Formats: sequence, structure tokens, C-alpha cells
Amino acid sequence: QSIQKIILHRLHMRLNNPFTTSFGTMQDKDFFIIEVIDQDGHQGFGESAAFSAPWYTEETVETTLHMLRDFLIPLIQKHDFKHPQELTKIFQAVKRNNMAKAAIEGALWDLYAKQQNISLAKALGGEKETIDVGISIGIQPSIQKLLQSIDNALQQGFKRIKLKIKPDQDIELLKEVRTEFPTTPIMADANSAYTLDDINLLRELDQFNLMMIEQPLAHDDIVDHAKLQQHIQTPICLDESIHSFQDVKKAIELGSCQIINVKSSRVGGLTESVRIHDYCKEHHIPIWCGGMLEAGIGRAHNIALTSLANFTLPGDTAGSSHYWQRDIIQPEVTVENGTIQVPTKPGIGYEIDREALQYYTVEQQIFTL
Ligand code: OSB
Ligand code: MG
Repeated sequence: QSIQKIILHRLHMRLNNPFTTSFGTMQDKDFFIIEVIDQDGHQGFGESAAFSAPWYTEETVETTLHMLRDFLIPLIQKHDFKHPQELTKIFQAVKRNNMAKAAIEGALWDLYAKQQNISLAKALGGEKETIDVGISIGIQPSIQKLLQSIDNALQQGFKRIKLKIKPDQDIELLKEVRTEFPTTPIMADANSAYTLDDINLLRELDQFNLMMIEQPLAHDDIVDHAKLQQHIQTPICLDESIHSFQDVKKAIELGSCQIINVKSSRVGGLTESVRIHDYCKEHHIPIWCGGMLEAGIGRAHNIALTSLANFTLPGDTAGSSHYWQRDIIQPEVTVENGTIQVPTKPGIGYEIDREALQYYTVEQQIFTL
């Protein structure tokens, strides 16, 4: 791809509202924007997804830096390649560390699309012109606040509501939500807060007519989920358990889930995500695009990916203003009537807001090729 320069921008951004899951609360995001520049001056951008602490997967901001600086960028400096799909093989020298890989792979996909003068969505094989958007509502301090947040989200037009549940904030909570919103498309995300011992409780969830329950059991399990699915009606969707195309194949074969949440960061990038998409399409497994509280660059990649045909369920791609006072792209991501217009300009289709980027940057490192 004739890359001349790679710039790691480290950013600190404060979320408008703290985001709470069964593992704790996040108020700030510390992450990297990876900028790749070719000899013609094309610029590609990627965004790292790992958080400061390893509560979601084992990766963190610091492991991302270690992998990029000491392994992944050196591999790119050493290998010539024409298409970002070739990175899968080049990165095989590094086991796992999918979020670090996805961050730079995303930048190289954006660069590739810009070199081809096509949108990233088109480069990935996307067909949809607009995508449906849902919202993920973190654990709220009270039921009253939760009902308010749902009402607010519905007024903004979001096509489905995702709630976080955990032991002692599940059955009663959902009862109150269903009383207030009897027919709203609602799903629940447990972020692996339960075990198979909770099977009776999880069976009780069937009464709420949820679209799905996301990752009820352990983050590294696909066997117990298969057992659980045989005892509950609510479709299981896997998030944390899926790190690769191979994981997807095994989960489908075992019957561990009926739906998959695809996060390109979690599976090592866009190439692997497209592979998963194609396989799920063939096997009639609906998928949707999850989120990692990304800023605009990460969201732009998610939007391009979601334009592929089998992303049939609304994704967690709430717009810029939901999380950020000021995003790092122009125009910002906007959701209208629960949909986002997939950009048709080259690459991710959004301009980087250099002023905002600089404002949030705390550190910068440049690598030349
Ligand atoms: O489980 O999908 C999740 C955020 C951080 C880590 C894990 C998850 C989430 C979300 C937020 O649900 C989705 C978003 O980015 O809006
Ligand atoms: Mg989840």
C-alpha cells in the first residue's frame, strides 16, 4: 500500500454520561487513533477499542500500545502488501490481541478504500444505504431513571433498546420496564453475570418477549450457553465469547446462540468480520454490530461494516452526541428516525476534525517506513 508514515495519537475523552455495566462504571476513554499515510498523501484512520482495565476482554490501552509499537507496526514495516486482507496472514506472528490488530487493520482498510476512491462500505461489500440503530443503556441508579432513559431513547427514534441486567437487577426490573413499554423491541445484555445455576431465573426471562439475551454466561464459554439455549425460549446472542471466525463456526455447530454480536475490534478486524458475516448469512444466523463506546472514527468503521446485508438487526451505533460533547469527525454521526445514512465518500466517509483531535491528544508517536 506504499505506506510512508504511521502516527499513533493517544486521546483522552470524557463521556457525557458515565456508562455502567455489571463490572463497574466508565467515565473516561483513553485510546489511540492510528493514522496511516501513503506516498500520495492519502490518510487512513483507525481507532483502538480496548479500555483502561481488562474487564471486557484481557486487552487494555497499555497492551494495545505494546502490541502496536513492538510487534504490529514492525510487521507492517517489514512486509509489503497490496490489500488489507493480507494482514490476517502477516499478523499470525502475533497470537490474539485482536483489538490491537483491529485498530491498525481498520486504518489500513480506510487507506485502501481511499486509494481505490471508493467508500469503505463498498470496499467491504456493503449494500445498504441506511442502517438501523439501537441504543445500549447502561445500568441506571434507579428504575425511574431507567424508564426515563428508555422513553428518551424512543423519542429520539432508536429502533431497539438494550438494557444491562445483572443478578438482583433482572426480573423485577424487566417487569417494570414491560409494564411501561409492553411492545417496544427490547433486549438484555448480562455481560456474563450468570452461571448455569441460574437456569430457573433465566427461564423466567421468557415471559418478557425479549428480542434476545446477550452473553448471559461466562465470557469464555460456548458449551454452557448451548445447554442453556435448550432450556430457554429467548434467543441467546453471544458477544464476549466470540473472538474469531472459528469461534462462530463452533458456536453455531453447538447451538450456543441464535444471534451474534459482531465487533470488529473483538474479532481482530474488518476482514475477519466480513468472513463471519458471510458464514452467518449462509447459515441463517442474524447478526448485528456491537459498540465499544467508540469515538467517531471507530463508529465510522462500525457503520461501514453494518452496511453488509446480513446485519439485519439494529446495532449499537448511537450517534456522536450521545457520548461526546464534541466528536473528532466532521460531520458528526447523526441518527435520524433511528437510522444512519451510510457515507458514500471515499474511505470512512467522514473528515477528521484536526482541531478536536489535537484538543484531545495527550501523546503522539510517529513511525516511518
Ligand atoms: O457488552 O456490548 C457490550 C460497551 C462497552 C463494553 C461492552 C459493551 C458495551 C455496550 C455499549 O453495550 C455499546 C455502545 O458502544 O454504544
Ligand atoms: Mg455485550
